[in-house]
Amino acid sequence: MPDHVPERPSNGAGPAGELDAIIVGAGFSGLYQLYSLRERLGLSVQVLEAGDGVGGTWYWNRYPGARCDSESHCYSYSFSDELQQEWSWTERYPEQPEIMRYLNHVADRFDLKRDIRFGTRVTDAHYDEAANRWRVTTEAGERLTAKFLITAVGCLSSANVPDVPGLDSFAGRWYHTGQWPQEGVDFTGQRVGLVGTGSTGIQATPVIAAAAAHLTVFQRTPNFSVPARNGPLTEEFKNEVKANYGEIRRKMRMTTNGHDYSVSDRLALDTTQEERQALYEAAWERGGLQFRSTFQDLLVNKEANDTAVEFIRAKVRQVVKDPAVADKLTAFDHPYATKRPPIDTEYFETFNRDNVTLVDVRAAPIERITPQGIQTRDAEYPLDIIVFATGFDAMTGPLLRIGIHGRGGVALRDVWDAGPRTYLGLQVTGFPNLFTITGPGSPSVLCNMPVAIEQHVDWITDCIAHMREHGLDRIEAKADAAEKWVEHVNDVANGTLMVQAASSWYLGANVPGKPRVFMPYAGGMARYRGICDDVAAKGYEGFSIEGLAVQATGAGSSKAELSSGALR
Ligand code: NA7
Repeated sequence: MPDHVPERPSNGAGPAGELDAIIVGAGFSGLYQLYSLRERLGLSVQVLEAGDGVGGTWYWNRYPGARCDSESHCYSYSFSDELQQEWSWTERYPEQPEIMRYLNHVADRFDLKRDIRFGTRVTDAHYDEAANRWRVTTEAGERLTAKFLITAVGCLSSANVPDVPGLDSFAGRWYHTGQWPQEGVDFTGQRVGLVGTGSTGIQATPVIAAAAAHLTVFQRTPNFSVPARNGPLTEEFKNEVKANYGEIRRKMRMTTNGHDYSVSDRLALDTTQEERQALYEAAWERGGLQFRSTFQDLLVNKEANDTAVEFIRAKVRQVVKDPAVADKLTAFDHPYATKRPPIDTEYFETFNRDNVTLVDVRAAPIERITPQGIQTRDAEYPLDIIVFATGFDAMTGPLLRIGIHGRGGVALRDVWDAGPRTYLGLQVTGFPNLFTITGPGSPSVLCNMPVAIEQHVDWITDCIAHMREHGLDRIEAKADAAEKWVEHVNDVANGTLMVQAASSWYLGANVPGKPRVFMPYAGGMARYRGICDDVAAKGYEGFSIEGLAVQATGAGSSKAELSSGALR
């Protein structure tokens, strides 16, 4: 950190750049957190964002075919009725450029950009216990301080580029889908290799195949996918949604996954073979993530899950003409939906094209990248472009790449050495006044993200409002409460089949050396919301929450800084 860089006053900040809150990230969560703290509580807030625009995950993930798997009318903010009435989505699932237009519209409509500093990556954040302040440093060496630090860094923003020997020697171009060039990539006439068949690879495959001379898909783990059935929204549908938004939002808040449909209460194993087939057929035709809600027991009973696996396998076999290719695509090694289930537009159909090859890199692993292409144990595949759709260091990655240090200089990286430990996914013991929006231990990625985000932001905002009203300055998760929560998160996950997917990023299993811990809270959004509300109603049970006015004697503190209840 260069010493000569002065602390820089910011919008709404005090003379020494003192802020009430610093928010890291200007995606869905950062924008709403800024809006809430500024407009509801009147705090001085600065958002620091590495990208040159708003959007977070969507700013970086602009690969071909990038589209949200939540339906558009549910993938939006609910906090402003004017906003939801004036905005119209065009397709059942919003494409990346449309999501970017939406988030820019939100940022402009609520005049948020004036408090966002773009092109500013946070490298370090240290909690100064004596001053009760977070001291934040950016890549450029700027320093800012604030009473509260709120991470809005997203769950899927730290790209996982596999450490394959020889990548530097590749004579062509290579890209990771999560760091896609702003100017796009022209595939015309190119031989393209795509590594990875998660949601991203499955979305990109048909689009790249249509543009490239040849596409080779390198598949390690065969993945399930259900047709998305995307298409334009009718005026009738749009009007109906707008007329019923109140009810739709109410339902979304009360469901397990934050969508506007519920998990069926039928059990696959209590249903006759004919009926079950008919229900799966109907779900397949309707398309989308809702397929996993066809039966209640799919995620808790292996035998029930097997019925979904067999149904999908048969569907893929109907679509894919070459039986050897169909075999590779359906050699599933985990129960359905125990990894994040993709939905697609003509993914399996793409393998019927003459210009597409599927390579099984489980059978013959990638050994190295050569100047010409990818070398597996069995063959070398000449390529002009390699696309890594290899996912993310999910959930903990975005937090740990910031050097976050709490009380006594303790590093978050060390505290989470054996896996993330939080209380409610909102706070970490030893890191006072740090809130982690959609942090590990919260429903986050198991929920439609805007719903999870709004619930966290509202809770954090209410908490800070409560602190102001009661002259409280510091909040920190108690160790025993966090301990119990971690245990609960594990117990709930262990009660599902989700812990059985050997390569799941929910478990951190996709990143070599990452501890195997099931990170999101699998108890469902509705239940989780109830728990969080209850904690707040009981005076923030499990948190130590205190005023510091009488203790304002520590070195580096000033009476003004620590005076009870005065955030501004
Ligand atoms: P995912 O779901 O983590 O998928 C990554 C894919 O890349 C997956 O098929 C991996 O195979 C594969 N992969 C990763 N590393 C390698 C190496 N070294 N060699 C071969 N194949 C590899 O990421 P996505 O971006 O598709 O989706 C992330 C989330 O974004 C998604 O779940 C939605 O929530 C939105 P593996 O399965 O590990 O064998």
